[in-house]
Amino acid sequence: MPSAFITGITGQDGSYLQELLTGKGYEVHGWPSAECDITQPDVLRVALQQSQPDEIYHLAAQTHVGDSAQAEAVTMAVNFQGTKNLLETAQREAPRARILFASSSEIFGRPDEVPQTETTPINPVNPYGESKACATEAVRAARAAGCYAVNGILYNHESPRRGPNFVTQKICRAAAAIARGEQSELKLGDTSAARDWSDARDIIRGMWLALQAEAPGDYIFASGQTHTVQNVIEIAFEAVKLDWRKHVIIDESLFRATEPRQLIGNPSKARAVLGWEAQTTFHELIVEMMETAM
Ligand code: GDR
Repeated sequence: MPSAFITGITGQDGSYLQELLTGKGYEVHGWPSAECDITQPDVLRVALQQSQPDEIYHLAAQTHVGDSAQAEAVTMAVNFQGTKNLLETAQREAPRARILFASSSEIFGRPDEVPQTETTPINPVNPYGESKACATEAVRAARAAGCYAVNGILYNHESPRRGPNFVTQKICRAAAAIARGEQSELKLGDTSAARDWSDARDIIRGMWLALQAEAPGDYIFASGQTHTVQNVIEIAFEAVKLDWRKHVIIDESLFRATEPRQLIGNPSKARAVLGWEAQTTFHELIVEMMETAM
């Protein structure tokens, strides 16, 4: 029976990944998102010694881009030092384990190339992007040193399990609450912001496929299309037959100091090498999130 170790197992991605791997017959070990302190080498050493995983999925992180401006030191400690700690400990305690790191489109920030590929230069524009950029380079260095280490360069991915602070879930939960008469307004930041959104379940299937390839490499997992926050609002309010104009309020305090630009991923390599294909469209995803929110 293959075994896997997942950091951040109780998060959106970790929970779906646990289900996927269990269904494939894996023995799954994991650290809950709130409890795992990836910056503590001793705790990690014991966890890896006990689980002796064939595959490690490193998902635990400070994942809020907006919050990273106020929490720069914590973001860097968890996302970068934590990843280095995991790489070093895994190389010692579980040297045959294949490692997937959940990297992010935010490493590209304001990229020279649109859409981005695995070789697009890194150019982050906020502390979150910087922390993921440093960690991505650490994963590449571990691979150059002989470790089976992979960056899954993940663009935005959502699901009914998405945390309430991310914009898709914030909109869906608010539209549902307004439809039930529990609230009347929804405050948002920049609704013209565009992202390349996918279904989280498609993305985690990609993570698994990435560790089954013969040789390690980096992979972009993205839809290759962008939509705006405004598009999310329209689909969500349409699902409950409400006029969004009567409820959505723009709150300038929710704007971010630096927004990345034109983050669109080219998933051609994942398609060609791994046979990865997304199964859910953006519209289907938001409608499903609305159904769950209702
Ligand atoms: P993001 O996701 O920062 O792209 O990071 P988020 O859903 O937080 O923001 C998407 C866009 O929506 C705009 N926006 C708002 N965002 C939030 N959270 N709340 C608001 O009220 C609001 N109004 C407008 C934002 O400015 C932004 O442009 C996600 C995370 O999952 C990261 O961990 C991951 O690495 C990247 O996706 C890829």
